Amino acid sequence: MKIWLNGKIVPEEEAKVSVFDHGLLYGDGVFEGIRSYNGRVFKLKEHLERLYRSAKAIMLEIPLSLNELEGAIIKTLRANNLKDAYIRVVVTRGDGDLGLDPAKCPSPTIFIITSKIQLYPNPKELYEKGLSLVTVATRRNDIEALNPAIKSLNYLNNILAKIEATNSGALEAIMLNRDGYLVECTGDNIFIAKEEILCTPPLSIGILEGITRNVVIGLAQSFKIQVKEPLLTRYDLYNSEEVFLTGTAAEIIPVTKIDGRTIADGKVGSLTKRLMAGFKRLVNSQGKKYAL
Ligand code: PXG
Repeated sequence: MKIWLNGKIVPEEEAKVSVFDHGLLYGDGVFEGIRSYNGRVFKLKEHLERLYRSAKAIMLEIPLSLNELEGAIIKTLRANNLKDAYIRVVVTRGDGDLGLDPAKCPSPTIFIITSKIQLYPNPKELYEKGLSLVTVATRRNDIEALNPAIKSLNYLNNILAKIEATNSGALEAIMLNRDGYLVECTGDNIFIAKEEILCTPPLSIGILEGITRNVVIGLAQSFKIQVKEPLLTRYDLYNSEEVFLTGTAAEIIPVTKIDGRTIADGKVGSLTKRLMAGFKRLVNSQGKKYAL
């Protein structure tokens, strides 16, 4: 595997960062997870714009323009001969001293990893039957502490939730905020459907503005399905007709059981199926083209 590291394509074995990198010492940095499908990078601009917004929020200046970073991603995909890929772009605060102060870090570390997408084990069964999930005790970061809109390298909050899910035998954790309202999962946004209305938690509650979430909202609107962003509780989850998650890695994945409660009849719902089919059409027809 070839890695893009600070402007150079290097073999994986040579792609090393310093133990003084504040990305490692403090989780001080930002990242993106992007996908390409059959030689087209899906929603590349949207992902990069979010990366620059995350960086701005933590006062980290990315020393490359958006177009230069786009070029670096395409170069990495070519170097690895990948038509279908998962792309991880990471920008850290860079090397500093052992103190917290980011002013001691003169230049950010940037790297791009492109690899084959890693799916859940037995994906076919999961996408046809749906996931069985749990809500967890670990609350999503408070919006006033570390805003979940920032896709930062500090994912410990979500990792703690993931550990809880794993301990309960579930593949993902549904997270609530301090007030007990539904926010998102550890690496996915969440949607519920009831009476032909699609609902998802509002951005203002403290969630990542998922690129897939936005695509799904647009798709639903193009299908003339009403989309709302109300405050939602666990009660709303248990009593919905359909539940699904959205994320770059998982795309749209149905959920048929939550905290031991079967959602409706326990089968993947019709609205979820329509959106999954619509999403598949989009990823195969849109995106920044690149030749290998
Ligand atoms: N919420 C959170 C907290 C996320 O980390 C999403 C929602 C979905 O956003 P997109 O833009 O992908 O639709 C994410 C996605 C993984 C993984 O292994 C996923 C994410 C980060 C790290 C790993 O699935 N982010």
